[in-house]
Amino acid sequence: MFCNQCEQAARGTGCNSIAVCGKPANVSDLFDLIIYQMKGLSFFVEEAHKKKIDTSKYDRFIIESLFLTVTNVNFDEKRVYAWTKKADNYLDEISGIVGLPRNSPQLPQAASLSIKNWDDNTILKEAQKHPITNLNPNADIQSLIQLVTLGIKGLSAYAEHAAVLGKTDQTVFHYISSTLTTLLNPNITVDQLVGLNMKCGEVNITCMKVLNDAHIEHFGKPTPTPVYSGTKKGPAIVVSGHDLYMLEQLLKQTDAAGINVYTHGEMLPAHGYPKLKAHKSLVGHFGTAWQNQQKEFDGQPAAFVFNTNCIQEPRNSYKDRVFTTSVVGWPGVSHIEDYNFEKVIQKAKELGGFKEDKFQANLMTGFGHDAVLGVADKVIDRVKAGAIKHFFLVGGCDGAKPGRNYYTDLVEHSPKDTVVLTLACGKYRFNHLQDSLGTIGGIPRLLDVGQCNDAYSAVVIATKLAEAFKCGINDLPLSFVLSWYEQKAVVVLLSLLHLGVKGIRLGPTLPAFITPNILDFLVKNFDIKPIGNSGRGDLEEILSH
Ligand code: FSO
Repeated sequence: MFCNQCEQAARGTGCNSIAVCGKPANVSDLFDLIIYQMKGLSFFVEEAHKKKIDTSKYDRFIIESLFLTVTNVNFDEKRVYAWTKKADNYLDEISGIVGLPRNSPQLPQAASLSIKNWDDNTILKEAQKHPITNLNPNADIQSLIQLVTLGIKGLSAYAEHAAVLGKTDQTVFHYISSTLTTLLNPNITVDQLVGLNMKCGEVNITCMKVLNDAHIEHFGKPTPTPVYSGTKKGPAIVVSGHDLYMLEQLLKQTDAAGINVYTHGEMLPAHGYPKLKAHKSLVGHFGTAWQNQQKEFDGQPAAFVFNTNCIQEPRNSYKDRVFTTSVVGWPGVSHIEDYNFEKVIQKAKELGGFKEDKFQANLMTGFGHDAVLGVADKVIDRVKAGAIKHFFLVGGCDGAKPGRNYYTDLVEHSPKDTVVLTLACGKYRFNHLQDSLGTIGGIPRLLDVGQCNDAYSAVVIATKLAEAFKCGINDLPLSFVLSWYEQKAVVVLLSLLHLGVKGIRLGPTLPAFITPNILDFLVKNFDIKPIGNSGRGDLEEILSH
C-alpha cells in the first residue's frame, strides 16, 4: 500500500504499511482497485451516453463506490472484497447493455479487467498493480491526477448524500464519468488536468446546492437553535456522521420507544432543521469532534451509530454497541442495511443509558444562509457603521494533530469587532467559546453555518455580501482560514478556487500529494498560503491589510 490521501499521511509523505487512520494495507490496495474499476465503469457509461441509454443505476454505483474509499469510511476487508466483485458484476451488466463485450480489443484495460471467480489473494495482487499514487512518471501530472481524483471522491460523497434524499443532478454524474474516463489517457496533459480540477470545484458547487435544496425541501430551512450538550437520564443512542435522512428514520422509530437520541460531531447542525428538531426523541448533543470518539464513547452505556465518516477503531469497552449504515464499515461491527433500527433500540434499552442529567453547554447552530441573510440588512448596517470590521470563515475538518490549536488561538483572539463564520467538524476547536465571544448589536460573533457541505451556504452569504457592497468576494473584509483532513475538504477547496477566492490560509499541513511546482502554481494564481505558526500572528497579519 501507499496512501497519502488525507492530512494524516505518515511523515508528511504517505502511509506504507498500515495507515495512520487504521486502514489495513489490503483495504487500501482494494480501494485503488475500486477506483480503477470505476474508471472502467465510467468508460462504459460514456459509451452508453452515445447510444442514449439510461445510466442512472451505474452513475449511482460509481458515487457510492468512490464514497466508500474516502478516509475513515470503511475498514471492513470482507465488505470491501465483496464490493470489488459487485463492481465486476456491474461492469459485466453494462458491457452487455452497450454491446461491447469485456474482451473486445478496443476496450481500455480498466473496462476489460474481469475478476470473476478470482479468490481474494488474486484480487489483492491485481489491486497492487493500480496504485492511484503512481499513475504517471511526471510528478506534477501525478499530483494533479491525485488532486482531481480525491476531489471527485469528496464530490461523490456529497452527491450520495443528495441521492439518499432523492435528488441527483446529471451535470455531476456526467462530470464524474467523463473525467474518470479521461484519466485513463496516459498522455493526459497539465493543462487538461488543471481544467478538470477547476471544473471539479465548479461541479461541486452545483452538487452542494442540490444537497442544500434537498435538505431544505425535506427538513425545512435551518434556524438558529440552542442545543443542549451533555446527557439526559435514560436509554441513549448517539449518531455520528453527516446523513440527516438516516437520523430522521431513526427518530421516527425512537419517538415511540422512549429512547433519547443525541448527535455527535458533524451531526450537530441537524438540530437547526425544523422537521428534525420536532422529534421529541432528539434531546441534545453528545461529545465533540470525530477524533475524540474513542475517549468520549469509552464505556458509555449508549448505542452508537455511524452513518458516514469519520469512524475510528471502536475500543472493546463499546465495540458491542456500535452500528454502521450506508457505505460505512468496521470489521465485527453490526451493519444496518434497511433503516430498521430495532437492533439499535434494543441495545440502547439493554444498556440502560445515562444515569442522570448532566448539562455541559448550550451550543448554537443553524446559521445557514437563509438565517444569516434574513438579518443581512442589520449586518450591512453594522459594517457601514464600523461596528463589524472583518469576517473570518474558519472552517473545515478537525483532526488529531497538535497544530490544530492554531484555529482556537485565532478565534479566541479575534477582535470584538469581527465575526467568525464556521462550518464542519473544525468548529469544535472553538465552539465552546460562543458565550465569551459575545455579540455585535445582537448578532452572535460566532455563527455555525453547518456541516462541511454547508460550505455552499457560506458561498451564498459571501456572494450576497459582495453584491450588497457592489464588489467582488476578494474585495470584502473576509478571510478564509481553512483546516483540512480528508477528501471532502479537498473538493470544497477546489470550489473556492473555482470561485476565484484568493489568499486562503490552509492548514495544519499542506497535502502530501501536492508537488512544489503545483504549490507554486496555486500560490501564484490564488495566493494560497499555509497557516502561520500561531493564530494570533496570522490575525495580526490579516488585519493589518
Ligand atoms: Fe469532519 Fe470527518 Fe465533515 Fe470530513 S467528520 S472530517 S471534511 O468527514 O466531512 O467535517
